[in-house]
Amino acid sequence: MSLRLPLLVLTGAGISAESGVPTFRGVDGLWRNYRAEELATPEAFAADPKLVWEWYDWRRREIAKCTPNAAHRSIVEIESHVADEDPDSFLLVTQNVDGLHELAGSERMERIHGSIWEVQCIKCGWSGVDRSAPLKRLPPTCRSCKGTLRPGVVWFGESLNAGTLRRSVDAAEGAGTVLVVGTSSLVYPAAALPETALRRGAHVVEFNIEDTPLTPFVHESVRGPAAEALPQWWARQVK
Ligand code: BJW
Ligand code: ZN
Repeated sequence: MSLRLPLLVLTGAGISAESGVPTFRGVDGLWRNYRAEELATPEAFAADPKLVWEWYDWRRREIAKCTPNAAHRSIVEIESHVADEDPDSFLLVTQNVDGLHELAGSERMERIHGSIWEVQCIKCGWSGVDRSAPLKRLPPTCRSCKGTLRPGVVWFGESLNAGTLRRSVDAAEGAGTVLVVGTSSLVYPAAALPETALRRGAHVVEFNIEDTPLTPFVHESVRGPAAEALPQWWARQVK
């Protein structure tokens, strides 16, 4: 294997597309004619929590039917191959909230936009996991204080968890290789991670079905569905 370590893998909605999870900016990304930018904000939730929860409840029901695909499994295989030697030489940073990486068996990972299965009380701060889909009542309420619950995700204009972001930026700064899989490279600060790694001299490989703003800057651009392209690329590295 000639891969330069440490290895950082950054994933976005495209990796789950072949599992049947709708992407945000693809043709199937619209829900009742709303764009993600109109619903994934604290302002939208404050104005109409039921509407925003209806969107999340629909997505939770869709995701509950989905299972990891060959690209998720490939990342687990890459992790065990790389991290067996040195646990600090691998990190998966996912923007996805669907939980499919965890289901596939990924361990060394940061979920920088949270989880669609977590809920947080906006009144008392309680947080927990609720996997019921559909939820019994929209919006759901807190058992202890009856406050409104919100999804445990990061919306536009909100800060990412400081520890999660720090570990992700550290991994980008120290990476020898970065695999960027199925992301539009439009949403920051996630999109800055490969940019940082490029500036520090990392080898960057992008897997996507189409060009993104990152494409002109990467060392390798692998065109095609991630569930085929990633396992094939990995097979060539370990040959
Ligand atoms: C396939 C495929 C297949 C399909 N195989 N590929 C710097 C510059 C400009 C703006 C900003 C900036 N810094 C911060 C901002 C503001 C903002 C931002 O980035 N705006 C941009 C849109 C311009 N960022 C934020 O607000 C962030 N917070 C923050 O920075 O706090 C401090 C701050 C605040 C305000 C101002 C400045 C600083 C928070 C961002 C949170 C994003 N949250 C969401 C929702 C999460 C919860 C939920 O799921 O509902 O995260 S939005 C949505 O976009 C979601 C995704 O994780 C994220 C990225 O989407 P992704 O993964 O790229 O999906 P798609 O659908 O867009 O793309 C899929 C890709 O896959 C495509 O390329 C396809 O071609 C490809 N594909 N099938 C391979 N089979
Ligand atoms: Zn509460």
